[in-house]
Amino acid sequence: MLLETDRSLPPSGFDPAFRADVLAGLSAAQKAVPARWLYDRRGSELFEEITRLPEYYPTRTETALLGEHAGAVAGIAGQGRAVVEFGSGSSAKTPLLLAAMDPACYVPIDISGEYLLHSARALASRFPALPVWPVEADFTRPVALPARIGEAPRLGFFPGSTIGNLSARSAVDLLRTIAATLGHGALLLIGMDRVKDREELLRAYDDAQGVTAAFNLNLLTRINRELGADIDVAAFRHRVVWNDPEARIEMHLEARRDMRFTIGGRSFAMRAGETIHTENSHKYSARSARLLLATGGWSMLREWTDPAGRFALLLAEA
Ligand code: AVJ
Repeated sequence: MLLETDRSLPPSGFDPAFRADVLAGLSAAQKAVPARWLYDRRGSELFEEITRLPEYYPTRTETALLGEHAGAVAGIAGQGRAVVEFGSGSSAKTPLLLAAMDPACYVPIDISGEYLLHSARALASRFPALPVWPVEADFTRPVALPARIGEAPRLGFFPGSTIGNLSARSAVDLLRTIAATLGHGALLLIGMDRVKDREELLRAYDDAQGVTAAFNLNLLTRINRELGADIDVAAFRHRVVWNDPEARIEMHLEARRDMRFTIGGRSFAMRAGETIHTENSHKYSARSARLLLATGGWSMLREWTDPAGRFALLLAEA
């Protein structure tokens, strides 16, 4: 009796939202799984590895831009701001900003409480005099910031070109939500990846060492493990596409042969060449970045780019 009950339980690590997204996404005409599910423990490790690849320029370019221009950001923002980061700030970027800003407090917002506390502790020990007040929340909805921030004006920080994962419509919604979260007089410092040579973009998402391929394919391993599926991972390959009309890199998992598999008892079939769309990474021109910000309720104050114009840091005001 007990054993039977146990067997009907979902495998460990099971997340009902993951299951719902995968089942719905694989039932659509163009199969797709939202990119956020790429980041289980292994996926996050592989992404860290991606950021160090020679072909993957965004992380090191943005970090260098912050190193160079955090002082200018501080000059415009003034002292005593509450720095509110969208995402938990595990990277090298946050300390560069905080060191230049002399902020009133630092408020990282992230949906994953565990990760958030870990990186908040690391930052607090690096900046012993800085109040660090993490908030566990989904920042795609307006977040009530801790009352103890008081009247300190806010500077939002949204690095990593994370906004690029979103469609234009969702990106605009998020920018408006961020404006609502930060309130009157807020500034926003945001990183956006630039439209550039197609080959350079393709290389950044299909590296010679195959780390990005492993990152993408890991989604199938996660589906097998967490959702009780029997997908033959070796029957898929990593495929990267530059979608020019949408100005975005797309990651797909392409079936190498006709196949069937089951996920938690439900059957799926794929044809050779058919793909599961796993990520969009939108790229912006100077114009489209400004337009996106404006539509999202922000007017651009300054923009910094590297000499090759690969990546942009934008400072905007609500
Ligand atoms: C974390 C969304 C910014 O789009 O460049 C890197 C994720 N995917 N390589 C990006 C990613 C494949 C990355 N972002």
